[in-house]
Amino acid sequence: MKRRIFPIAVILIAAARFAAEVAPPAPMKIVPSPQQVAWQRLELTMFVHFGVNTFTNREWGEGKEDEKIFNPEKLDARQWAKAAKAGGFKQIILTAKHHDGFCLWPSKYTNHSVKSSPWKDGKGDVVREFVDAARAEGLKVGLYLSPWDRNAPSYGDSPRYNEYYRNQLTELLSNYGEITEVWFDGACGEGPNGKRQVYDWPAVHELVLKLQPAALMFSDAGPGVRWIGNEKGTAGDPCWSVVNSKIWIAPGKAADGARDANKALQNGDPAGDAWIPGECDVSIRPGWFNHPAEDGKVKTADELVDLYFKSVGRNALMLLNVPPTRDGLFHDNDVRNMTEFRHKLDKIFAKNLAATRPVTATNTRGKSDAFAAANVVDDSAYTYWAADDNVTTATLEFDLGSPQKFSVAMIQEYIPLGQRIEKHTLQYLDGDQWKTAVTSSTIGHKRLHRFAPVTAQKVRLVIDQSLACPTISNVGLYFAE
Ligand code: FUL
Repeated sequence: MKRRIFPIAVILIAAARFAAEVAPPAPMKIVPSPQQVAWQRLELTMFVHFGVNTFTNREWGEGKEDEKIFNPEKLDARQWAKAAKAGGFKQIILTAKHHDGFCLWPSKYTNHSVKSSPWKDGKGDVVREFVDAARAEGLKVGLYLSPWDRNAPSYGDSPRYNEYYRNQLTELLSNYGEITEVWFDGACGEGPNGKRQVYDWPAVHELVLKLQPAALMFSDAGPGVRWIGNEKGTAGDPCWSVVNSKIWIAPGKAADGARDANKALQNGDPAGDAWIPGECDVSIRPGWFNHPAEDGKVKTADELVDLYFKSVGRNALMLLNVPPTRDGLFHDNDVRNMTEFRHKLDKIFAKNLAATRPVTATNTRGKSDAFAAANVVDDSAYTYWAADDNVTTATLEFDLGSPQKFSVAMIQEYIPLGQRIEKHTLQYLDGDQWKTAVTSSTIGHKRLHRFAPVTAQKVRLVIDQSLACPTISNVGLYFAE
C-alpha cells in the first residue's frame, strides 16, 4: 500500500505547483535585445584615441600629415589591455581612423596608413595588435571609424566616398574577429565652403549587420546604443533607455526643427519608440589625444568615481578615454589614477549590508516565491522581485539585523522586461520615524545614490511611480568614507 501512496502524493504536489506557477510580468512594449542587455552589463568601456594627432599634438588632424611622423617605437597594446582589465573595464574601443583619415591598419584602399610609416618598417598593424591584446585579457573589442575623412580624395563625392568607407568597414569587420561595438562619431568641421558628403547610413547599417550581426552600433541616432548628448561623461536624470529615435536622423544630424536634441539624448523618453541605451564618453585628460602638456591634468580617482556614479549610476555606460603617448604606451599618471579609481570602487562596494538580509514587500506577484522580495538581495542578475499587474506603487522593506551605517545605495531593475520605474525614494527608520535619504527618478539597469551617512536597521525602497508593475533585480547598501 505504502508504495502506491508515494507516487500519487508526488504527482499531486507537482500538479499543485504547476497550477500555482505565476507568469512573469508582460514585457514593456519596448525592450532591449539580448545584446543590449549584455552591453549594459559591461558598465565600463575604455576608449583609446591614437593616431597622427598623437604626434602632431593636435585634436583634429588636417589629413595632410606625413605618414612618416607615425612611429610609436615602444607601442605595447598589451600594456593598454592589462591596464583596462585591472581597471575593471570590460570592453575597449580604438580609433582605427580619426578625422585625419590616417588608418591604424594597412588598408588596401589608401596609402595614408601605418604601411607608409616607419613604424615596424611599414609592416605593422595597430588594429591587429590591439584586438589580440584585448582578447588575451578577456576584453570585448570595439572600433571607431570616423565618417568624416579629411584625407580621402573622394570625400565629398558622395557615392565614391561611401564606397571607400564601406570598403574600410569591411576590412575592419572581416579581418579582426568579433567586434562588439562599432563607433560612428557625429563630428564634421567642414565650413560652409567645405566638402559636402552625403552618407549612406542605411547601407552602412546593413553592412555591419551582415558582417558582425551581434555588434552594436553607436551614434547620436543609434541604432544600437546612443551618445549621451555631452562629452562630460554624465547621463541625465532621469535617464530612460527608451528614446524618441526620430529626433536624430544620422550621426551629428538632428532632425530639422528638433528642439533640445542633446537633452533628448541625456534623458531619453519613456514614450519613445526605440530602446537605445546611453553611453557616456569622456576623456581622462582634457583632450581626446595625448598631449604632454596635459600630463598634470589627468582626472583624479575621485573625479573618476564621481563620473562613475553619474554614468553607470544613472543607467548608462561609462566610456573612458585613455590616450597613449607618442611612445605608444599609456602614461604612468593615467594608469595610476585609473588603478586608484578601481581601488576606490572596490572599497565602496566591498560589503553589501543588505545581502541575504530579510526583505518584505507590500505586494508580491501572485504571492509567488519566483518573484519574492528575497530575490533582490541574492546578488543575481537573473532573479527579481515583481508586483502584480495592477500595482504601480510598492515598498520593499529591509531588515539589516542591527543598526548599520551606510551612505551608498545601488538599485537595479530587471531590464530584460523593459524599464518601468519613474520615481523612487529611499527611507530609513530613525526611532519610530521613517526619514528620507534620497528621492529620485528612474532606475534602469543600475541606479547609484550617495548621501550623508545614516545609521539604521530598517530601510525601505519605495517605488512611488511606475509605468507598469515594477521589477527590482538587486538592491545594495554600502558604507563609504
Ligand atoms: C568626436 C570627435 O570629433 C572627437 O575628436 C573625439 O573623437 C570624440 C570622441 O568624438 O566626434
